[in-house]
Amino acid sequence: MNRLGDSSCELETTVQTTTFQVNGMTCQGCARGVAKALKALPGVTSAEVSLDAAEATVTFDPAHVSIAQLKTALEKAGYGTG
Ligand SMILES: [Cu+2]
Repeated sequence: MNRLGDSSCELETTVQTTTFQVNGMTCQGCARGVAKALKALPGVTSAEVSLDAAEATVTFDPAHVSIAQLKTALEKAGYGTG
Protein backbone atom coordinates (compact mmCIF):
# COMPACT_ATOMS: atom_id res chain seq x y z
CA MET A 1 0.00 0.00 0.00
CA ASN A 2 2.76 2.40 0.84
CA ARG A 3 4.29 1.96 -2.59
CA LEU A 4 1.47 3.83 -4.27
CA GLY A 5 2.44 7.37 -5.12
CA ASP A 6 5.44 7.26 -2.91
CA SER A 7 6.93 10.58 -3.94
CA SER A 8 3.75 12.53 -4.52
CA CYS A 9 0.99 11.33 -2.27
CA GLU A 10 -1.86 13.60 -3.00
CA LEU A 11 -4.52 11.08 -2.16
CA GLU A 12 -5.69 10.86 1.40
CA THR A 13 -2.83 12.79 2.82
CA THR A 14 -3.08 13.00 6.55
CA VAL A 15 -1.09 15.74 8.09
CA GLN A 16 -0.02 15.89 11.67
CA THR A 17 1.78 18.63 13.53
CA THR A 18 4.09 18.06 16.43
CA THR A 19 6.32 20.25 18.55
CA PHE A 20 9.33 18.91 20.37
CA GLN A 21 12.39 20.19 22.13
CA VAL A 22 15.70 20.58 20.31
CA ASN A 23 18.78 20.95 22.44
CA GLY A 24 22.19 22.20 21.35
CA MET A 25 21.22 25.07 19.06
CA THR A 26 23.34 28.12 19.73
CA CYS A 27 22.58 30.47 16.85
CA GLN A 28 20.22 31.05 13.92
CA GLY A 29 22.56 28.99 11.76
CA CYS A 30 21.85 25.99 13.97
CA ALA A 31 18.12 26.68 13.78
CA ARG A 32 18.32 26.79 9.99
CA GLY A 33 20.31 23.57 9.96
CA VAL A 34 17.70 21.87 12.11
CA ALA A 35 14.89 23.06 9.86
CA LYS A 36 16.81 21.88 6.81
CA ALA A 37 17.47 18.45 8.31
CA LEU A 38 13.77 18.06 9.09
CA LYS A 39 12.56 19.25 5.70
CA ALA A 40 14.93 16.81 4.01
CA LEU A 41 12.85 13.93 5.32
CA PRO A 42 10.12 12.46 3.15
CA GLY A 43 6.67 13.49 4.27
CA VAL A 44 7.73 16.66 6.09
CA THR A 45 5.79 19.58 4.68
CA SER A 46 7.02 22.27 7.00
CA ALA A 47 9.43 22.73 9.86
CA GLU A 48 9.61 25.83 12.00
CA VAL A 49 12.41 26.08 14.48
CA SER A 50 12.54 28.49 17.38
CA LEU A 51 16.00 29.15 18.73
CA ASP A 52 14.65 30.99 21.79
CA ALA A 53 12.20 28.28 22.75
CA ALA A 54 14.59 25.49 21.68
CA GLU A 55 11.71 23.88 19.86
CA ALA A 56 10.86 22.56 16.45
CA THR A 57 7.31 22.50 15.14
CA VAL A 58 6.98 20.03 12.31
CA THR A 59 4.08 19.36 9.99
CA PHE A 60 4.36 15.93 8.47
CA ASP A 61 2.52 13.00 6.98
CA PRO A 62 2.67 10.13 9.48
CA ALA A 63 2.28 7.65 6.62
CA HIS A 64 5.75 8.63 5.44
CA VAL A 65 7.70 9.55 8.51
CA SER A 66 7.38 9.02 12.24
CA ILE A 67 8.17 11.34 15.10
CA ALA A 68 10.94 8.93 16.05
CA GLN A 69 12.47 9.37 12.59
CA LEU A 70 12.28 13.15 12.92
CA LYS A 71 14.17 12.95 16.17
CA THR A 72 16.70 10.49 14.81
CA ALA A 73 17.47 12.88 11.95
CA LEU A 74 18.20 15.64 14.44
CA GLU A 75 20.35 13.41 16.57
CA LYS A 76 22.36 12.49 13.50
CA ALA A 77 22.77 16.20 12.80
CA GLY A 78 24.21 16.60 16.29
CA TYR A 79 21.28 17.91 18.31
CA GLY A 80 19.46 16.51 21.26
CA THR A 81 15.70 16.08 21.30
CA GLY A 82 13.19 16.00 24.10
CU1 LIG B 1 24.83 27.75 15.38
